[in-house]
Amino acid sequence: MTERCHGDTRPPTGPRARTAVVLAAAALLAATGAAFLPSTASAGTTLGASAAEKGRYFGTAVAASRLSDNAYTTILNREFNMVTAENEMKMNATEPQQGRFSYGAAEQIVNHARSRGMSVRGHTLAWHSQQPGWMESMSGSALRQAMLNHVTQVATHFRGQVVAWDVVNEAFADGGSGGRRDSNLQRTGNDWIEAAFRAADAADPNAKLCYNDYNTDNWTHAKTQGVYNMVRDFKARGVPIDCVGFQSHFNNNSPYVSNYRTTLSSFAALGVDVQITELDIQGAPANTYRSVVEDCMAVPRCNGITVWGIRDSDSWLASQTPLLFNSNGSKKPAYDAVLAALNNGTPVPTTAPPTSVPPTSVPPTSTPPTTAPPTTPPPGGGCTATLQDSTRWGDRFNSQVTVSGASNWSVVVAVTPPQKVSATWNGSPSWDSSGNVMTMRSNGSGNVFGFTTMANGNWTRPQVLSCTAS
Ligand code: 9MR
Repeated sequence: MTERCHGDTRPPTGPRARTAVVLAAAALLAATGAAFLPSTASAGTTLGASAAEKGRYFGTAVAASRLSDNAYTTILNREFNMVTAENEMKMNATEPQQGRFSYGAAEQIVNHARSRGMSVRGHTLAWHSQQPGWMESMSGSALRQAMLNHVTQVATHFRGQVVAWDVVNEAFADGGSGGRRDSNLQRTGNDWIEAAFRAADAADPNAKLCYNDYNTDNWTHAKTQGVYNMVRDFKARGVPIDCVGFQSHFNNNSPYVSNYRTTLSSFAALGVDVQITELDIQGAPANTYRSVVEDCMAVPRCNGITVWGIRDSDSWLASQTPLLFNSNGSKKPAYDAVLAALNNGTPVPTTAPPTSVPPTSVPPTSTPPTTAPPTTPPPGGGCTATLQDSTRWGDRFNSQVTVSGASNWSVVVAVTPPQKVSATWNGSPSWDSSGNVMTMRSNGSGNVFGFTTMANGNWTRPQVLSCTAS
């Protein structure tokens, strides 16, 4: 088994420490004590690489049934560093019969992602839709108990493997009421949402816990305000919520509006991260995609963006051709606009150094140590790999490796435990059984690859062990 085990090492249990949560994701950052970096243009050549260079992620929904499609996985593995199971973690998939849990398809996706350096968003623990039949016909306290048990079991099963959960999905009503949607779950009592969050928090204290919904993009809409008021109330009462997901399915009836940035920043100001979780745009206009990305990049707590599928033919709305790749896998103009907006965007802020740093480690700084001398390994097999530090945050740092002397290369890099590599770009990674030694192979994205290391208290620079031309 070459599957890497990052994220399995859990910090000591204790009270949920919201600003010190260590996550195996490039982007999930609690932005406290922020020191802002200047806006710097970068030259990432893939969506995931560009986002990671800015401290964020770029993800996609994945269907387990498509993982055998080579054209699909080629794009997936090259472009994305976050994955959401499109249907495989929903209640009907994971608990088809009461008390009998089924994780096969979900694990296929999780394993595919994590063995390639991508992180996973969990979707979703509690929802009025896609319930298993046995749950649809339940009500009252029996349903409340069954829902809480489901949340506990599923979040526990994936503990350490899912960086963020959509704990509750789509619980607010459409239209002008700004209130809750009627459902069997809602009829168990208005506190069902916070009960679900508390159960998820107990099961996985380190995952970010999100509320996720659609048609909450327009700041003036009653539904947006309803969710905003709930999140404000949760924060005021200490209900464990970390993030809000904006599905952002934009179409002619529910178009992108320029106050979207106000929506994202207003929620962030409540003290939660914001994530764009299911982005697709009817017709995929490049300008609208660009605006969405620019809006996220303008909000320090906007951690990342997930598109709801890879090619138009993979979309739940295929006829709207709403995605970044056309059905034969070519990049659409919207892709170029998104990549440029990521490269031109503002990095997430670095965090202030932790107040107590173990004596053996180098304390983090709030500016990237760009002047640090590069480490050059002994030459081997006809190529040279040079590692350079790039951006450093309070909990993690990026490194960039430049290879010369070969186009088909294989570079071995070691991190120092308890460090873990949480994201990579511009290469195909595999890990040894310890999870500390990564072999990165060229994947046609050029001769510069990068990766994010979760420091876990140790700031030692990763070491290049060898470079081999093949
Ligand atoms: O993309 C999903 C599609 O394959 C399913 O048939 C559908 C069933 O409800 O759910 C789709 O995903 C939804 C997501 O889970 C929640 N937000 C709306 C998405 C599109 O309907």
